[in-house]
Amino acid sequence: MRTFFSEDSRRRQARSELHDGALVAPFECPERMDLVLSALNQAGVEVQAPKEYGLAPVLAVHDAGYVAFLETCWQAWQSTGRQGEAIPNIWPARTMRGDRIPQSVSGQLGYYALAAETSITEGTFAAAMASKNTALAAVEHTLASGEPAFGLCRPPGHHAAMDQFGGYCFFNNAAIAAQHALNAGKRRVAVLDVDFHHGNGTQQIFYRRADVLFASLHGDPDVTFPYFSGYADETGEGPGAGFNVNYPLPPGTSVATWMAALDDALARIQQAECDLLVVSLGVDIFEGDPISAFTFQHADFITLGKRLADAGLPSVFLMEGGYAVEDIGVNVVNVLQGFQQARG
Ligand code: SS9
Ligand code: ZN
Repeated sequence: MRTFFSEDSRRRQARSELHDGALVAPFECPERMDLVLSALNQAGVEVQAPKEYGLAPVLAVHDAGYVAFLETCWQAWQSTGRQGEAIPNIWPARTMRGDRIPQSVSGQLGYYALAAETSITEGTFAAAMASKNTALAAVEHTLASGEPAFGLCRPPGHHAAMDQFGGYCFFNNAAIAAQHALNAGKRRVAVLDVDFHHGNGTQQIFYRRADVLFASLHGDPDVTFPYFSGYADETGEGPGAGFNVNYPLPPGTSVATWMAALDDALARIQQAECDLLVVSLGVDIFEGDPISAFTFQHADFITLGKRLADAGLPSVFLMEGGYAVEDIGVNVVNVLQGFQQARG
């Protein structure tokens, strides 16, 4: 499968993730890319670098003030002599004002963050730019050829909302790619999110729109990150009513139950007459994932790829999560190979 990756994705070299009350080495690390690249290499897949698409496709789905904040945050943070990475510790919580964007970078971090585990560091913006370039190159390949493509995006994107970062995500690569496809003439794009965590950002960006159907299978937010998004009663609003579908599933859900939910999601995608499928491909549904709780084995990823192929749509795969670093490569390649086998 045609595959894209930018070496600039490595420029995010964060040292700190706030996890269980301690600052630990981030789960979302550049080594993840090495393992996927080596599995792709073993499978004989060539990897191409994307071109630079600039900021216009980002600004098509993200707030301009948010993008400017991401671009300048590190400079503003470290120029005042702080030692650690830029991490928010205050939010416009329910009892406070949500209509002010403070001048201070500390206040802005709280305004533009939706979680505290994700630090901003020197190369973070450059890596986020590289990641969306990868997504755009993949979708352009599929638009031009009808053939499937894989964008090995890093950092991931599905938690990034119009004007908020968090959950390791800064730019919403899937949303940027979907919007790019609509601009190029597609009429309705399905974004199917199979990552263990709910794609709250993608949902938020398209919540009031009918031209993108967002469907997500994920750990029940009642007991799992991101906790405040991903419930079954979130079905879209206004013109988007009926175009958002969530499948919250309990920790430990069997692959058979998960696959039944997938079939339902794919039926919804058929009904909505989508003309492109963007898969937010998180492989943190793997049983060995250190921060997730689904039960996929290596071979189940082949089945997943086959089922996705059976949907019969032009398809773009974009990397999201997956933190069992030693297994991430085989799991990703299994999805892509399962898809290719079924397409013939
Ligand atoms: C683990 C809780 C989850 C954020 C997870 C983001 C996943 C992105 N301490 N923290 S795919
Ligand atoms: Zn995830």
